[in-house]
Amino acid sequence: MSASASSSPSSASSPSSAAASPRSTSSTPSGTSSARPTATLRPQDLRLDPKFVITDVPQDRHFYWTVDEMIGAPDGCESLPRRSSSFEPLLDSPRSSPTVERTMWVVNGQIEGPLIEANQGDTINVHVKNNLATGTAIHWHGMAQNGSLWADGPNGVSQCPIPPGGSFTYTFTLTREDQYGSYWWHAHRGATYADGITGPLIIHSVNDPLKRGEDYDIDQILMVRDHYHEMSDTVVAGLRSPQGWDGSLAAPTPKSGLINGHGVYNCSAAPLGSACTQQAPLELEFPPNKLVRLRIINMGTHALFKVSVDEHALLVIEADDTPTHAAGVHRVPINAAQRYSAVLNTGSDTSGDSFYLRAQMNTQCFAAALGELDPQALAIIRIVGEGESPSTETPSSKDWGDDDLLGSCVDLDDSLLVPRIAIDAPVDVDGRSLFNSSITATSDLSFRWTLNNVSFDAFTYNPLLFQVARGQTLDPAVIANIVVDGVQVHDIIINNIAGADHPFHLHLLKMFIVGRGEGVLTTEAAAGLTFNTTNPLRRDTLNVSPGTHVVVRVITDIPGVAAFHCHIAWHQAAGLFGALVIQPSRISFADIPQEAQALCDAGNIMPGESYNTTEPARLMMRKRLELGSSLFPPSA
Ligand SMILES: [Cu+2]
Repeated sequence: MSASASSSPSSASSPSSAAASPRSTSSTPSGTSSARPTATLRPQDLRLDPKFVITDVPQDRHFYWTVDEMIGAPDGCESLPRRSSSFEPLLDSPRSSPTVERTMWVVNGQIEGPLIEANQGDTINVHVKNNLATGTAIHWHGMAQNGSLWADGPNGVSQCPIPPGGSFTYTFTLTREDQYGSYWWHAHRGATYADGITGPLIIHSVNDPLKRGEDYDIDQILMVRDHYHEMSDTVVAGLRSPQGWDGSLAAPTPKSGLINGHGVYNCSAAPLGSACTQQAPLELEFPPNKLVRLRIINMGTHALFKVSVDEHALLVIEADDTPTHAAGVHRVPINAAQRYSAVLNTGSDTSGDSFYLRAQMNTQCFAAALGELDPQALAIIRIVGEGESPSTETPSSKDWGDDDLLGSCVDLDDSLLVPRIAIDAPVDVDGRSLFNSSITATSDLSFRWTLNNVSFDAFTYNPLLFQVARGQTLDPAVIANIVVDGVQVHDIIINNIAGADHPFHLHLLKMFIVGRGEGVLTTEAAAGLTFNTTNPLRRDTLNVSPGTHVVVRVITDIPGVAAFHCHIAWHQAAGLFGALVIQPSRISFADIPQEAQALCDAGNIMPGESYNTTEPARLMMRKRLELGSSLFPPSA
């Protein structure tokens, strides 16, 4: 028996709390005559409602979304459109105009899209209408998709894009027994989530050891994101060309950092002709004497943020969706796509106090020039007692003195993050495989990231899942792939041989992190090593630094084609993408609904997206990759 809940555009949820709001009203663009609608913030949705009923009675939940092109100025900088939004072929000169374009692609008109909140066991139905002039696809980061492989979302892996003007419904049931915690959703075509198609996804459970009233009193979503002023398709086209983007072959440096969709761009650096409003920082209001759970989600495409609150240590209690024993830190380093819950204690604060929350990018993780970036995004936290009004003064709080804002882009130390629900990884493994990450150059000296010496170019109209359903074997010269038949305990050794730090994400399965080390590890050498199987951290996104390796142990108990890729979207879009094929003999078209198959019938509406899909071009690419690996210096 299941009840039904829905949130449709016409019955948008009521602002139950206006506790987080930008003081400045300048997010409405000025200085432009564009008739296109403007994307807005809905910060009131980001404090979770304590009245949400946490239950093990499953419900069907329906969400009605439209994806639209709008203008937006989340960091205050907004300017005149430079080019149409339809997909255009490679540009001659990727940076051809002095003005900064900021068209946004957003869901339901929101900068940082609608919250999905549900209980473990519920069935989520997201009805998506695509109003863009290009295709889109949406991924639900961290979902097991048990029985709904076609709904995972990555374009070229589990589906064809939702065409312009088309509609598609994603349906998936949250059946995994530990499928609860902090997640997010985002577009999964190219790097287009950089353009705004992102939002939080929070799942509760009666079995969650983290409980309101015990571990925390207030549940606040805190999204951090690096923000760019150009459309991602334009950046990717540049990065894939010999000219690179903005004079560099390396992943670009963002223009600003956003906290809950709001940022502060230094207008004195804005290009001529652009409209720029110097914004004030976001403000968050909390009562004294409370434990505030900050669900930090990095929805960015590149930066490692270090999140801190002046003069308040934070207690980390969740890593991705794994509840952990509390670990006290001054700063929470969070790589792209990762999540942490960090508890802020306002027990020593009194009404009227104010201090800064800082989300500071580690600039040493950027290989391209910093430009006008201010790496520090700020929000003001104001302590407000019941019936009182917030102070208006500028905080005088001081940043932690720790000299740890730079340095490597590594994750928060795994050994600090001990899962509350202790699960030992199986000691014996059935098999071991490699993903070797590196870089190469093509013969025209454009630049690609590789896994197992292959750079993946999305097959927009021939998803990997469909190939497997057809009984085909994925071509290892086209996509690096590991095939595991049956339910196995399998180790994946991720060697980062050369290049940059990569926050790798595995779809569908959680990974036990059983080993990290220096240098390259072979499967033979791994067979002779002992790994940490005693309640190791389980997560879905982890960083691997160049010159090091990580060993993750997975249990392949759900059939699927699980994408494995770097979550720096610029690296992913330049080829750093592989797949774990699980129990292929159990995957057939009977598992893929007609509606999902029909998305592939429309023909290729985005010729610029399906690079090298013809056989001769593929062979040429393979040849180039064989030639190329030593042509490019490991500087990106
Ligand atoms: Cu990467």
